[in-house]
Amino acid sequence: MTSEASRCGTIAVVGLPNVGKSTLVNRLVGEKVAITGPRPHTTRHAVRGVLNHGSAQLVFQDTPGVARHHSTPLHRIMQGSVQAALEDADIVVAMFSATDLTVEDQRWVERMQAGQGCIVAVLNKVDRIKPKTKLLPMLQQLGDWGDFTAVVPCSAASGANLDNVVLELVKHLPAGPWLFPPGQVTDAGLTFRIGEIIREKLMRRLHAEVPYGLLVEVEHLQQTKKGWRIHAVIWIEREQHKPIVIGKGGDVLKAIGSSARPEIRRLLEGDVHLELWVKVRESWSADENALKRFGFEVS
Ligand SMILES: Nc1nc2c(ncn2[C@@H]2O[C@H](COP(=O)(O)OP(=O)(O)OP(=O)(O)O)[C@@H](O)[C@H]2O)c(=O)[nH]1
Ligand SMILES: [Mg+2]
Repeated sequence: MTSEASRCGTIAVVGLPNVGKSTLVNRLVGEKVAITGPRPHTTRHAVRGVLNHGSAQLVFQDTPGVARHHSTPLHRIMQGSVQAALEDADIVVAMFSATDLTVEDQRWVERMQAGQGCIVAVLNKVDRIKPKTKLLPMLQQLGDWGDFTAVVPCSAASGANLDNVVLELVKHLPAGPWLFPPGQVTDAGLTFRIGEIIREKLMRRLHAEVPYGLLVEVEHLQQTKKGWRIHAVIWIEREQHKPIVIGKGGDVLKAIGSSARPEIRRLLEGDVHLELWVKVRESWSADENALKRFGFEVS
């Protein structure tokens, strides 16, 4: 790919929690690079996913949902990564959910758009809206709220109208050489991706009992003749959460392992032996030393 012919740019995907940012990035990239979930604040790190489209390379940066409160150091770090993604971006995808378009979105758009160049508004979850005529006032409302280059409705879950999202983004992509070789879908490492798959299963299973404060650290990943051996620690913030995460006779941990293993097997393309341990680090999300140790960028 010569730099004369090619185009490449970074696209920050930003919005309130739960609007479908990670689902969109996965769908566009064609592989699960970011975990998703029905609860807000699933994403904690800005994860990159790459889509090559003809001579264009679109580097999507999934981001944590814009928080209502910055209550803990972890939340502050998450919001810092949204800001950093906005500053790095050639294009911003401002994402909204058609099921839940509120004044909170409006306030956030007003704050976010100052100083940004090209912003494409994407109205997601249109599969949930019937009849489709209800979409028109929402699209108009978005147009009134922000100075957007375009406003595009879509469904990240079903894939509806995503080709138009891509076309709109490609139009505004700067000329330049590709950042990633063809075939590479993300810059996230294997241990991070495995940890995230396990965290997704934990969050989906335990969101009511242990809503926050779950963290997965892959301590050991080794390829042997029999397949991959993985040793991962599930960190929790309170001793009393331990029996909930482990379950009776370890049944919760076993279920987490069983649901994570097929995805990890696909990622590693081999058999997987997964060992999970639960450990307590009191209030780790409020402890800057713990956050540094767990790989968060504490400024
Ligand atoms: N019906 C419908 N559901 C969707 C669509 N896109 C995402 N979802 C669902 O919405 C929920 C949130 O999706 P995520 O992709 O995790 O949302 P997010 O914006 O990344 O959330 P945070 O990381 O918490 O900020 C999940 O249950 C998804 O399955 C869509 O187009 N239609
Ligand atoms: Mg997300």
